Amino acid sequence: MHDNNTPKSESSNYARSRYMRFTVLTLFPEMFSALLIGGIVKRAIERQYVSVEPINIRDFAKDRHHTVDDRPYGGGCGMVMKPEPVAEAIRHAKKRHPEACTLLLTPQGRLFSQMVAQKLAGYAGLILVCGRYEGIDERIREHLVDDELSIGDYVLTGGELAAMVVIDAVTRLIPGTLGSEDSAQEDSFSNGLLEYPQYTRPRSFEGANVPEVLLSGDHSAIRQWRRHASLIRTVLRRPDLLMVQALTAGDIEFMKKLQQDIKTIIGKHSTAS
Ligand code: 6GU
Repeated sequence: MHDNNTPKSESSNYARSRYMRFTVLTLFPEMFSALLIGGIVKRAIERQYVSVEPINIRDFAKDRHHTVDDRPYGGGCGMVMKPEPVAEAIRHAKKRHPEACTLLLTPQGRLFSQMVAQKLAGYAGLILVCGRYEGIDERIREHLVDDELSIGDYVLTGGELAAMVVIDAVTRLIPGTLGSEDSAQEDSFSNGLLEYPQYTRPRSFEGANVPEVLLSGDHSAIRQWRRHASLIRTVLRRPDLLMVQALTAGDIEFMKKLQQDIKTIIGKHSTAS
């Protein structure tokens, strides 16, 4: 899949600050053709902002049966991925992409987040190692990978879907991959808050109207309404995000006023009862 792409920035006059090479080491390379079905990632591959090259770990198994797993030392159920084919596959990928960061996808990894995605988008390449079976021989993680990533606190049957999540989240941060340059700056988490509500036509839908301010053409009022809506939504749904988020003086003032309004309402109800 788009194996020997030459980045546009090297082959044409169109200067491009970044190009991302994803190399995926997996036992199921066909899974990654899902990325070519549609959407932003497909377009980014076609326009050569990124390349995705799945490599089958089984191709690096030396024995006649191309064995990639074995029973765990010490007993127990399930199979463990043998270290030799994985190590050979990683060395092969690193030789071709010495500048790349090598990541193991595992539920025991560091939690993937927008901040991690932003950091990863700065590399020229990522080598994503997908574990299967009950796990991968411990000596791989000790010596051959730079970091371990998990996409959340649940267990998948393998690292492939997690690798695709990482590819998706990182691709959209590569300049040029999104329609308009600033749409990656506006979305949830990149400013530490949840995104404000969006509306499009019609003005009235099944009795629900678009907030007046958005129709006003008053850009400063719209900006303020959106910031306030983001704050309210974040307080209600993800207060944990606000604990680490730098808030402006205006944000604090708005939230104090909210707090006062809530106190007034509660006060009225408790004196009424
Ligand atoms: Cl990266 N791998 C697996 N197998 N399960 C996961 C995961 C990764 N992240 C969350 N659950």
